Amino acid sequence: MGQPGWKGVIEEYRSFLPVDETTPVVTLFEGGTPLVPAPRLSERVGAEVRLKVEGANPTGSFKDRGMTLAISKAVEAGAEAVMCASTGNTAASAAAYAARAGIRCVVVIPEGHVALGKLSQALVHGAEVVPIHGSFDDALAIVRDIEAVGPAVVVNSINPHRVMGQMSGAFEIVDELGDGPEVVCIPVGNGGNITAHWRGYVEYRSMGRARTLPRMFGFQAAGAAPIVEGRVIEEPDTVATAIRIGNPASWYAAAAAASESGGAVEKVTDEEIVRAYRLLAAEEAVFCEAASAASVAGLLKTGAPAGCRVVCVLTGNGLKDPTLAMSHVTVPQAVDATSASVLRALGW
Ligand code: AN7
Repeated sequence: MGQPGWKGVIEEYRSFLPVDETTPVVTLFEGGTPLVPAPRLSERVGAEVRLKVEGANPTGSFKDRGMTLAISKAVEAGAEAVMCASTGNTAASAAAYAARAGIRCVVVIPEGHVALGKLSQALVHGAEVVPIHGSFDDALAIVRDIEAVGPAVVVNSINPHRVMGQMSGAFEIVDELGDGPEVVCIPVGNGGNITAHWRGYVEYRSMGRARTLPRMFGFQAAGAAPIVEGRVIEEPDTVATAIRIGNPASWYAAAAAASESGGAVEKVTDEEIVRAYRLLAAEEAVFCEAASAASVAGLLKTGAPAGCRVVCVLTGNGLKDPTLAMSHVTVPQAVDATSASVLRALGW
């Protein structure tokens, strides 16, 4: 996406990524997502808040930033299949980029806990979907297990190329602001993205492209907050199914990113998440996923120093989970097809 002429994450940030002229670039022109000022939210928290709208990526989430590199490197290495466990977005992204590359894609998902939009994407792009009677954590354990015997490259964020590609989210923010923001708020599931963004800021500063580093604040859902509670959550539960994860793959890296930056990983309740989700849609006109709204719920809960520059990373598109959206609104009844009936329905 991005500006006209935007070439996708690998071409735009080639010098920061492990590619050379022989790497086959599999891209859907991901990245270049809008950094939207949030005037009403800024007023509420007394800071200068911007929203990084990752739902504007080709498959509707930030996963595309890492997937372009993971799939390109898999193809370069001669892989004919990729595989992932997923709460939905990784599956949708892997399915799309594998389709583009013309290779097989296997996704293992927790049955009944993947939002409709994400499941439909994986299926329509032609992935082989295996739902399990278990959680995301069970699915990831299975995928790791199969990797040892199977012919497929794993494209979860345990694949280092995923995290490298996702550094581009931070690069874009600095490119646009001219420096790092003071505070970044970001949802945490497996912890890959907070790790990637932090590494992106550190990398950019070491190259002289930024002078300052942000404090990174990660937010987990209260029913799925293993990092905050310091223990594996056996039966994670939250309305934000994208981050319904009890044993994060990048646990230590995520915790280190938060603490090295002078930030923290904290938790927000489902109620706080839904309030932020609705507020973003109604007041800022950005329809994001519930998981994404955890970043804003966290900002509203913990606040930010007066006047500082805050970026909330809105990781996925609200259209991914129409079922959740519809459960929080009143669905109007149909009326007769006359002007009079419509006027009556409106109380005019
Ligand atoms: C919208 O798709 O784990 O902390 O399997 O879809 O890097 O895991 C998704 C995670 C935040 C958390 N927001 O990012 C998957 C998956 C959205 C997400 C996260 C996810 P990480």
